[in-house]
Amino acid sequence: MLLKGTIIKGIGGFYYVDTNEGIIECRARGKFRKNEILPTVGDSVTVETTDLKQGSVKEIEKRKNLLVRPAVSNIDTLMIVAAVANPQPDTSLIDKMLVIAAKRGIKGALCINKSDLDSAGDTDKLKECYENAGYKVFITSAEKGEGISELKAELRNKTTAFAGLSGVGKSSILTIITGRELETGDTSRIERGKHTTRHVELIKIEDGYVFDTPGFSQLEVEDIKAGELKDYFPEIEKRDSLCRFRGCSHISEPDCAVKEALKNGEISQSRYDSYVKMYEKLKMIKDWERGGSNGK
Ligand SMILES: Nc1nc2c(ncn2[C@@H]2O[C@H](COP(=O)(O)OP(=O)(O)O)[C@@H](O)[C@H]2O)c(=O)[nH]1
Ligand SMILES: [Mg+2]
Ligand SMILES: [Zn+2]
Repeated sequence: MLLKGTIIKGIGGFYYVDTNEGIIECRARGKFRKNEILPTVGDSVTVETTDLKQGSVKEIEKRKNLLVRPAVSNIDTLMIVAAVANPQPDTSLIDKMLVIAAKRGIKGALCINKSDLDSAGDTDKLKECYENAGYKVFITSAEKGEGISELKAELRNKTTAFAGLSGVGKSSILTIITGRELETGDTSRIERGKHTTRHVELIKIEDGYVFDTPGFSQLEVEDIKAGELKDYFPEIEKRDSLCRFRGCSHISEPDCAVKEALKNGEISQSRYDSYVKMYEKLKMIKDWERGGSNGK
């Protein structure tokens, strides 16, 4: 019989496909048919099976998106986890990850964890900054079990990737959400050594999947053109058409709606700084690639 399902794991020459009838173990047969597609964790597939235990992948549905490192497809949301303290939030890293997600058609959201460590109101400031920019923000304390049900509600019917610096509490949150004991604590030294080879596994929750993305924070924005960067900052994109010049970079042009919004506090300084920093970096990469010519 034929069953639809999702590849949740690929290991040792097998793919594990989650279906309504349970998990079917499918043998990996290299590239998929003539279109040269390698079955990937996250793929929606059709499986042929006779005993509901083992089977083979017959068809792979067109992917919504694909991350290469780690290799996962069809991600709906990138949930960026930051800690309000220990480690300190790194807004330029958060902004970079939001850009990478948007470029790949993945919705970005923010989870500010360790709210129990906040005594200065930093959690609310960070929340306001990202909500103003147009993102959903969740405040949690895995330690105290706070904010987890609101976060959980957001994961329904979606595949959500959790990403963020080591030590922010991803595993702690995912342990509570999935009920599966995940390794927590000071694993930074181990993770650094093996982040590129670690297997990704989608973990099933009610009507959705979640997974941890070791190494995601090391991704770079290199495949983006400087001139398209604004499309990946919702609060900048929204104002782009109001600037005097078409193709305004929102850095040095006069009558710029973005700089106006920055001046009156509608756009946060840290988000704008991230934009400028990335813009300049991307412009340099492109110039270098084009042999020093002036192209964007
Ligand atoms: N105070 C506090 N500590 C937390 C919280 N969440 C996680 N931790 C601790 O932070 C450390 C790193 O957590 P872990 O889940 O391994 O982070 P990961 O590297 O992002 O997976 C562990 O010692 C956790 O006990 C929280 O909400 N509050
Ligand atoms: Mg972890
Ligand atoms: Zn402008």
